[in-house]
Amino acid sequence: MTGINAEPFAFPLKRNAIALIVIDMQRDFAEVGGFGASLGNDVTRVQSIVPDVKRLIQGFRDAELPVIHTMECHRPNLSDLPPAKRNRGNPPLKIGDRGPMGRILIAGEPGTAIMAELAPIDGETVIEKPGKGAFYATPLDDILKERGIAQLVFAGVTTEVCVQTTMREANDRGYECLLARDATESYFPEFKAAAIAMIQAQGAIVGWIASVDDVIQGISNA
Ligand code: TIU
Repeated sequence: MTGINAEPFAFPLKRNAIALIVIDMQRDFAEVGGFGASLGNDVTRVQSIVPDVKRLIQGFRDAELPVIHTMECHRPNLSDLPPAKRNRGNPPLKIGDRGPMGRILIAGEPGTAIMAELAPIDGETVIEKPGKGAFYATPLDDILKERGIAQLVFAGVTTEVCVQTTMREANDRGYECLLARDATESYFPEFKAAAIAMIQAQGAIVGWIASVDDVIQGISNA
């Protein structure tokens, strides 16, 4: 079969029009001293999915399909950081403040980088995004359209924040979206479960859900 085994029903794979988009697998969300920890979160949950995200990325590379990475980050002068975002939650380290891994969520800082194990390789697109969604204030839509991409497989963090926001943005722009269940994580297991349930509800109203194994099998067989 040419589809991917998925919920709530098989994903209608178009082998020449699919890409992987890995959302915000940055040190700032996965390591103590970064933005996620500053918001009071247990970052070990993010670290736990690294092997599965890595396997999924490798599956796309082996199948010679596009891999796109995103990074939530801001300019050093904070001109793309609304005060409402900087002040939200009043964390001890705000975006732009200097922490143990450099300035929090600022482009070019060590803590803002994608985790070494998941680092982009030559030829892979990296989208720097100031919002939670990867389409807001970025060239992502144009890049995908230029390359004839119509379907997106999603991985990364956090499931109910940047991943779900980007999936909803993509869905409204006409992309068919699939979330790899074991390659995404939240700081809150109940939010991951709820996001997965609402994405696939009502006949995949936002998108499909599948395991990393089933995605890799689907793209390898097609
Ligand atoms: N706080 C939280 O759950 N997420 C974010 O702030 N950014 C992303 O999800 N990448």
